[in-house]
Amino acid sequence: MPHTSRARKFGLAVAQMGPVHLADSRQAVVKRLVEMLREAAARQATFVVFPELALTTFFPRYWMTEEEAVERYFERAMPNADVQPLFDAARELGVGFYLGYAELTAEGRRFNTAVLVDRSAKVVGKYRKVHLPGHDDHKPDAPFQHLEKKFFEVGNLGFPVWNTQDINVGMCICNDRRWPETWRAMSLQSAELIVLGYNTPSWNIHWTEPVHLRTFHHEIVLQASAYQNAVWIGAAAKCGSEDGFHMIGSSMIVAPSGEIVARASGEDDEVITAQIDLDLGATFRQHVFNFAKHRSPEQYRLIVERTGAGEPLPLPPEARG
Ligand code: CDT
Repeated sequence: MPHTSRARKFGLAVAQMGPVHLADSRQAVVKRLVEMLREAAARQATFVVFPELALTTFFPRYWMTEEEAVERYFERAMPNADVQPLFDAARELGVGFYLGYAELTAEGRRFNTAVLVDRSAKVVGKYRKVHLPGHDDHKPDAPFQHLEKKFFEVGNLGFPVWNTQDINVGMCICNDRRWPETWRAMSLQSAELIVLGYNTPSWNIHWTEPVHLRTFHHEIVLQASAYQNAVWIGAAAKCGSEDGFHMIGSSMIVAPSGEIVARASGEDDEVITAQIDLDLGATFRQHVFNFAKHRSPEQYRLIVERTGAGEPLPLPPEARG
């Protein structure tokens, strides 16, 4: 792309996953992840983005007790014996990665989590999902459940940014991408690349939302957020029909210009790659999105002072007609 004269290139891969069925073992899933990591490395990528809750089916769609969910779907350590082959391959190939999984802490707390792993296979960062969608009650009339509010606590680590592999990387997870605060919190820490995994059901159980809007909203938030925050985005779906429950694909890499530079074409395991130019983000941050020069946080105080929408504030005298 002819946006910049300099180029600081970074080999980014997004590894989309097709369905993980209830009957699929962790070992079988990890084998698929390792295959995609190898393909990414062969295509000169040095970092791979895997999906949210990548190791299992998207289990919040099923009603069960917390104890049953923990027993079957949560990881007590990362890495652990099942996932170790992925870490071994990463070290062998010198490829870092983002991996989403259900985290059970030593204290018994449950989070929807992603780890950031460097080229030596060391876990260098952890993010816990903040914007949990869905509900915590049983909805017997719904075609499936979305029980993230039952199975997970709201993430308590904020939106950190890590310097790893010589770039500033931030993480978020699925529904976080719909919220502008997610991106701004990281772009204010000079994030250059923000990565995420997602499981987005094609049907909305709360109202009859046209199915095409699911992909449209996914695209629009990634493209607008990349542009408004001058960041690269790598977004990896788990998609297709998991035991009859369909989720959208459209994994993609989006440039700070808002342009989609790579996009998955199917709904199965698929690696997409791009040699991303990190200086493209720097160009946007020096000009239209020079935050230090153009932002006025004192005018946006409501953003951190209010959670839900409330009454309009009293008008300043000069703002009255
Ligand atoms: N996994 C996840 O966060 N999915 C949500 C579904 C929203 S509808 C309850 C998403 O934002 O894609």
